[in-house]
Amino acid sequence: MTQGFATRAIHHAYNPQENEGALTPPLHLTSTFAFESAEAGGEMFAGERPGHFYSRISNPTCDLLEKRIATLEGAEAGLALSSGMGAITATLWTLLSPGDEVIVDRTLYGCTFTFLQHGLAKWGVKVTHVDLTNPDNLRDAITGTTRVIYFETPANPNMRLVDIAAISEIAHDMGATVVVDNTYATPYLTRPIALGADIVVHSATKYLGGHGDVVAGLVVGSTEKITEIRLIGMKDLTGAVMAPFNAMLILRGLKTLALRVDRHCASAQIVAEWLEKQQGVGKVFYPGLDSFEQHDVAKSQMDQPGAMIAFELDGGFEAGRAMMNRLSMIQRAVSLGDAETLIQHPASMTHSVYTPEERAAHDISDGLIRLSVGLEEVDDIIADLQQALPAPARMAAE
Ligand code: 4LM
Repeated sequence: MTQGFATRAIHHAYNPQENEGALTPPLHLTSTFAFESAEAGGEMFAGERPGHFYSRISNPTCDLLEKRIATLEGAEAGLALSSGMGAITATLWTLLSPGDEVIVDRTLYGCTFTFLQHGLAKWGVKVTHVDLTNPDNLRDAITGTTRVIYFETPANPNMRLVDIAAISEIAHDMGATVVVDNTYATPYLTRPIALGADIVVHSATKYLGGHGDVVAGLVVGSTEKITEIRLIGMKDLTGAVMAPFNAMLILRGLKTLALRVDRHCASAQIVAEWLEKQQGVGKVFYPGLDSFEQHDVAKSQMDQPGAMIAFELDGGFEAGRAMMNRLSMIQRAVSLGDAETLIQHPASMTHSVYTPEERAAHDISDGLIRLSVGLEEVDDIIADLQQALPAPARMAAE
């Protein structure tokens, strides 16, 4: 019988008895590995003998993390990289060549957008933005030169969802590879590989690490694809390798992922429902709300609605900025998925690399505020929001 998610997050691929009884996996703080003979070294370099030989290619602590994320995502293999952007760039550099087309959803994390728009496009890759919330749009846009379909679901920052199964079916009919950024949902809530995706990328900086103390990235997929990304995208093109100490922090974070995400989601549902009822709050975007346009997609591919909320105040960004400045416990910070509740303004922060025209064209409104609901008592989160939200009298003055 396959063990459950939380059990695999704690035990998978590690036996203390093979490691001097150490309950916690050892940290292999080494850059290089000694060969038992010159011949053995040559064979490892030729790919004819297994084993580690240099930590820009593989390291035992990173290897354990790679096995853990692979089992949690239901993939054959995993790869640990220095950051989410390291994971994304190493993957896309490996999969794409000049003349190829990549189709991406309209809404992407700011640096992913600039990597594509100002990076890959400069090197002769055609980058086409399509509204993938309607799979028919992909059917119309996809061509024989489309190699990759790339999207986030839920998308950062406006919470749009993409139907992974429907998109994968259309992409595969045309021989394209589907890459999903699963940072917001985590494998605890959504497993894109089981829904048909080929590759999953993560900013492990977020929920997987979970404690705001490390920047890290992960990729999972077939052994063949992950080997290519390791040996081309990571080893040669980016060098974006994860430090073994950071792998240890992510391994520690994974042990409590299920517990933390349960609590994050329970609190986010309460906060979203509360926010929606407040005077002065316009739209609230949260997949667990009945008012959420894509409630059905959320139900079909997310075990729970996650803990990211986007909302707009009636007074637009000025009202939002004033509200953010009145908060006392909730921290004004980018990033997400930490124990602390974090709030930020995408148009001036995480998505400020889009031009105002690009933001307008890509459904990122300037008034949008993003909340990452943390692990504090939910009553304290609501109390801080309540004292900071524009009171009717304050609304008239602002
Ligand atoms: C943020 N996000 O939104 P690294 N994919 C998604 C992300 O949200 C991020 C990355 C990749 C934020 C960072 C400041 C969906 C990052 C990139 O930051 O390179 O680990 O991940 O607040």
